[in-house]
Amino acid sequence: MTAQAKALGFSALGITSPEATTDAQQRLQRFLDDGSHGDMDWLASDPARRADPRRLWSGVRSIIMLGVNYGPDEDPLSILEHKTRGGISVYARGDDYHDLIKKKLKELARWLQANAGGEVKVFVDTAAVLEKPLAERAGLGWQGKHTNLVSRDFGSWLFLGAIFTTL
Ligand code: B12
Repeated sequence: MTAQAKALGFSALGITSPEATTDAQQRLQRFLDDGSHGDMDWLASDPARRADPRRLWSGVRSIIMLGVNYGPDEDPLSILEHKTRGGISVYARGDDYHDLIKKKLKELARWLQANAGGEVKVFVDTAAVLEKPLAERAGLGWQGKHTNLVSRDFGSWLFLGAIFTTL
């Protein structure tokens, strides 16, 4: 599976169980109680469902977390030396990552089904899934002070995606 994921352009892969986000539930509640979600009201709707993948899909037994490194080849900070020019966030320079990663996730999920069976669902920002805590539990890295997942191999520049499976 790792070889197949690499061939599709994924940089990192880890597997975790769906009940792995239990402590994330309390943290998410604290985050909402503090009003840290600002005007992103949708984050506050049904936090128990967001924190527990089994509420999203009762059939899920394993979650495959994937990362795509979006770090550029050149040093993106060099733009800071040109005071009269604007810099564009590295993540916004390519095509929309939702489209790119969803396509890759679907391809990998199809490969998994063809080789091992089971039902699958794929997610990249597309549902109430706590992708960062799940990726941490799957061993892809840890949540830094900026709340994003930091990978030992790729730093912060790692888009995340998930394959939920009944396997
Ligand atoms: C909403 C959202 C945003 C919002 C809010 C960001 C935020 N911090 O949550 C906005 C629009 C601001 C945003 C911006 C960006 N985003 Co965004 N965003 C999301 C989205 C859709 C949901 C995140 C979410 O649920 N947030 C709500 C909070 C409650 O979730 P949480 O941080 O996981 O909360 C947990 C922790 O805070 C933790 N916690 C609380 N206290 C503590 C204390 C400690 C010590 C620890 C360890 C944990 C902890 O408990 C909470 C529950 O588990 C995700 C995709 C997804 N489904 O996860 C992408 C996602 C997080 N975004 C991503 C990216 C790339 C960005 C940007 C870098 C893009 C850019 N260049 O501008 C910025 C980064 C800004 C930042 N520092 O967060 C990536 C991050 C990849 C990674 N390596 O982690 C994601 C995962 C998308 C993806 N599929 O790749 N984003």
